[in-house]
Amino acid sequence: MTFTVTPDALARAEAGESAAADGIGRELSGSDEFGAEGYRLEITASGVTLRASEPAGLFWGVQTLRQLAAGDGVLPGGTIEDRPRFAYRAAMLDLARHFFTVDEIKAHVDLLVQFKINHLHLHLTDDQGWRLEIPGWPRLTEIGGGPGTGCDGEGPGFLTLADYADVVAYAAARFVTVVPEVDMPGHVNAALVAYPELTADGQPVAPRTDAEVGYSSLVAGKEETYAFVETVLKTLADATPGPYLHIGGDECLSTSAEDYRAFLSRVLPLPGKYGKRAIGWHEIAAAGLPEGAVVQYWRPEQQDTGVDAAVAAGRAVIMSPADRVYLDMKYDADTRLGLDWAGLVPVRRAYDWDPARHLPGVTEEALLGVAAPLWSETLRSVADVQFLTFPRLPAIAEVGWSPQARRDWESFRERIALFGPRWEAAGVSYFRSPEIWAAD
Ligand code: TNX
Repeated sequence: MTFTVTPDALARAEAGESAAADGIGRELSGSDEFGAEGYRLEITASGVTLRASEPAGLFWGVQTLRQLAAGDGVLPGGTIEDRPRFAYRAAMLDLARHFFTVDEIKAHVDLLVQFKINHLHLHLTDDQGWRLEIPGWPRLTEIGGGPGTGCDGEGPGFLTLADYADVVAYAAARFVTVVPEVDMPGHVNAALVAYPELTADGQPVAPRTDAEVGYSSLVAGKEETYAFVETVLKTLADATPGPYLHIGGDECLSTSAEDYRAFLSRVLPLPGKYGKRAIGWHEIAAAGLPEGAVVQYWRPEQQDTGVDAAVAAGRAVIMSPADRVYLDMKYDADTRLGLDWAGLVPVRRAYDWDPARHLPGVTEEALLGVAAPLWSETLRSVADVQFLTFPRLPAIAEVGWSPQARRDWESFRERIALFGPRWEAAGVSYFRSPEIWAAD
């Protein structure tokens, strides 16, 4: 028993416009039985019935139809009832080391949602660039987003607030929440270049386009710092309908431990003041974390007493261990792009792990979800982004969606193999991993 759908019918179903002739019925169940994102699909010889409690569930159900329709549009008959393991399933794009345009970000969202990724984390600022307009602080983007910014000076550009709103709305229409990150107190050289009054001695600092980390810091003991940070976070909060603001907090190697805590004790409450939850890289666990704050664990080590303590205090965790989910790690020793400081990350390594077993103190209940960062030091194009993202991101998306007991590498391998021809037809770059595709 099968039913055949056309690409147009799938597109209409995705947009919420399916016609009777499409054979795809979509219904909201009127109860919460499927949860915020779950759905049920019934496929018979006479058509498809898709039910969900919320519009997001209908949207993810259509993505499952897309996966099942494998090229020829033929859907196998049967019933699928499905819902996500984690509420937060993110991909991160680093716009600071290399800028990507509004259209490029939108096209990336279109590819991410096919795997039910529901958060887009934008790393907007770093030592090499500042990529979001902040009213009252024009030199951040004039200089920090201007010519010669980004790694090797090859990633200039920035988002105006109108551009950002455009990205946010586009993502929201596809049930993706944008999570903006302004990294602080470290990773701020671009801000210090634009506004020398933020440096310790008020003296100008030179722009940097190399990939070093840990040399720049906002000054914990200066009031100008907090006026700046508060304007930035209020701007972000006003521009962001989603519930999270990411304040970075990683690799502050030139900030003393005391200054780091002093800075965060003033900054971590600010997202809450503007109605948002703070997310920070896990180093923030060294400070007192306000209620609702979330720590994002990024190290490969399977032990972190700070994160354990944050969980014991009731804080939620996002898992991003670099040796499993960093999309900027090389797949193998020959990979032209990417880094290898956390080791090589072949596709199976990204698939075969359990977020609830990476740190002893972080169990299922403490997990908000899983996120796959893509840092862009070595990236120069959308093709580069896609090459490191596919097929690894789908592996991580399944870690975030499917129950651990139902996941199986051999099954994933067979299913993702079908995407090779699809990506080729769509002009999407990907790594033809020998783990998935036999040598041609
Ligand atoms: C570490 S992971 C960083 C980034 C780099 C990345 C490269 C983290 C929170 N910070 O600044 O881009 O490694 O893999």
